[in-house]
Amino acid sequence: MKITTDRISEFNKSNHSSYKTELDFLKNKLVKKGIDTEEIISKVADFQVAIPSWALGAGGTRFGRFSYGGEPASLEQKLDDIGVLHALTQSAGAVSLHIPWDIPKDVKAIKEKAQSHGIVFDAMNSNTFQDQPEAKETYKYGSLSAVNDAPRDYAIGHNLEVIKIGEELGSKSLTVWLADGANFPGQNNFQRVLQNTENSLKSIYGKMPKDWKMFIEYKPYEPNFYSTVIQDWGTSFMLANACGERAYTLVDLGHHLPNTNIEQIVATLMLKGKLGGFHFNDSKYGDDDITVGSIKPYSLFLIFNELVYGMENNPQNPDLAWMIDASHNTKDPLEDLLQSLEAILIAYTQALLVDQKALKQAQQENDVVTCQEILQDAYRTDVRPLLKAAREKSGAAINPLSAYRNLEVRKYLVKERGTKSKATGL
Ligand code: LRH
Ligand code: MN
Ligand code: MN
Repeated sequence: MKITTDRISEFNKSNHSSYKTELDFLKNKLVKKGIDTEEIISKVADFQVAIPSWALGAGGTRFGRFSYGGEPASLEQKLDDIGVLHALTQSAGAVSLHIPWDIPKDVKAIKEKAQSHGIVFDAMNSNTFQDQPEAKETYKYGSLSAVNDAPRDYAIGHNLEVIKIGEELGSKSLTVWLADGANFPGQNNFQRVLQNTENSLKSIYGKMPKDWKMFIEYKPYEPNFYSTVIQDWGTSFMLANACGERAYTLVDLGHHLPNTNIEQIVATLMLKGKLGGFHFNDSKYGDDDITVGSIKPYSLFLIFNELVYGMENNPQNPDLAWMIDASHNTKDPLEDLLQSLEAILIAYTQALLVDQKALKQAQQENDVVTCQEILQDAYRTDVRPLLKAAREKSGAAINPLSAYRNLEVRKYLVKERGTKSKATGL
């Protein structure tokens, strides 16, 4: 299904003319504070978030999958779904592929399909946490960390294969998330598995094209429940440093123990120029992978506040690879992704409103109350009219979710693809 710009502007005209009054009201308020609203609108319109190829089917608890109907059965159809998201929002112009769940069979056709939707190929994700049917070695006792040479070399080879596929597609980065670890005390020698992981990552890094980046993702537990080799940002940071300049830490919001101060981690990594990638989701308990901003929107804002500060003050840190890493079995995945995109852009816009000069001054004066007021003033601003303006500017739907429903996208997809689930993923 192709959503044309004509259909979107028609829908915009008939449904959303009244938002201009809200926008004027907000602009007047912000202008009085010395904020350049046009600059904010441009920044929001430029912000692009990659959609992972595994988020488009009805997801993702290990206990059950309840098909939504009209799910994509092939990579082509997944790209069509991202095409719908991108047409509606103009902020989902990238896909992050997972190998082997989404191996392109015909690279040329896949590239053309992506191009027809204005989608580029962001970070490639390798998978050494599952044995594939034709696998020659097992990852049961680890992959890049394994104590035996054969599975370790096999896992290195897989990552090199993923890079090769990515090169053909025009991707420029590899994300490594390792499930490696131990379920029981004594199972692993901590030093040995860490050293093996470092050596394996170095050998992948050494063979990566010179214009590629490596992102090292961390997570404290699951599927191993006693220890995980790359358990936290410190371990990831250390490994990235050991690999070299183009290796970075990747922060996934769900990959922290409860109450971890993620915004502080972000600040530290950006100061050191080592934050490379970012996976958005939300969580109540663990790696819950639920809709961005659905549980802790203030935390998301505080994280964005550090991201914006870093983007403005840390030239030593590269541009970030943004991705949504969420998966659901109770919502229409496309609606859910639209909600996540909205939450990301709201938090980003609010963070752009923070009066950094006033905040610095209040911090210098140890005026704790004013510091809090400045942050909360930005957070409590309803910035949605700015998002609408950014979307209208870039030819997207002013209200993507209502356009999605109004255009009956899901109904069309069910008619075209049927009701059976064929999704691959977690
Ligand atoms: C595991 C995980 C990770 C993704 C990968 C595909 O926790 O969700 O966050 O990057 O699987
Ligand atoms: Mn992730
Ligand atoms: Mn995860």
